[in-house]
Amino acid sequence: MSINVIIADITQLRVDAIVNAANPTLLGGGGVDGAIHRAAGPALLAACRALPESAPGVRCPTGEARITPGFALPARHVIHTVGPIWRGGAHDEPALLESCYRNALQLLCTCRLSSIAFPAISCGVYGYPPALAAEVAIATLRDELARSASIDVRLCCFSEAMHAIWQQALIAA
Ligand code: AR6
Repeated sequence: MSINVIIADITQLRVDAIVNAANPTLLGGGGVDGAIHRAAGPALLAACRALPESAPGVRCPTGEARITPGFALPARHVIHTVGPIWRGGAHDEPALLESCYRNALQLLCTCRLSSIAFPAISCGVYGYPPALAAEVAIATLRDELARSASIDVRLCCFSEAMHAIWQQALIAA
């Protein structure tokens, strides 16, 4: 079990699975979602579109996760999850964010994969305060990884500032 905080463009990482911070349609968007779709190529969008809808336009409800191949990415798979939109913190945001990390790791284990990179889910457009998100993420990962040995987790930050916040949370946890 290892958890490392790194600075990188997640689309460049050669791991079993990278996690996408998507929206419930799974049909792409901005931020890391846009970057992953651009780097994976159009086959990723086709694979997402082929996933079943649980409600009109919803292929992945908030807190859940879905897996596709990575296509042109160096990563073999993409695990798409949908983080909560921050609405002040009293609307189940921590529990929903925790579900994202748990469900992504569970998919990884179900598919017998062992290395995964997460972006800072919800910390961009969705507005989750990074220090609070990092606390939830690290506590959840530590708890899950206590049960699943030999998983390599990379927490992939896109800026020095984000890296400092996540590194601090890792040390404090
Ligand atoms: N590699 C690693 N991290 C990145 C990259 C990259 N290439 N690009 C951005 N980030 P966001 P959210 C960081 O907004 O808050 C999309 O439109 C970014 O700096 O991508 O969960 C979806 O379709 C930030 O720290 O995701 C949804 O509609 C973090 O990734 C919505 O945004 C997450 O920022 C999801 O919002």
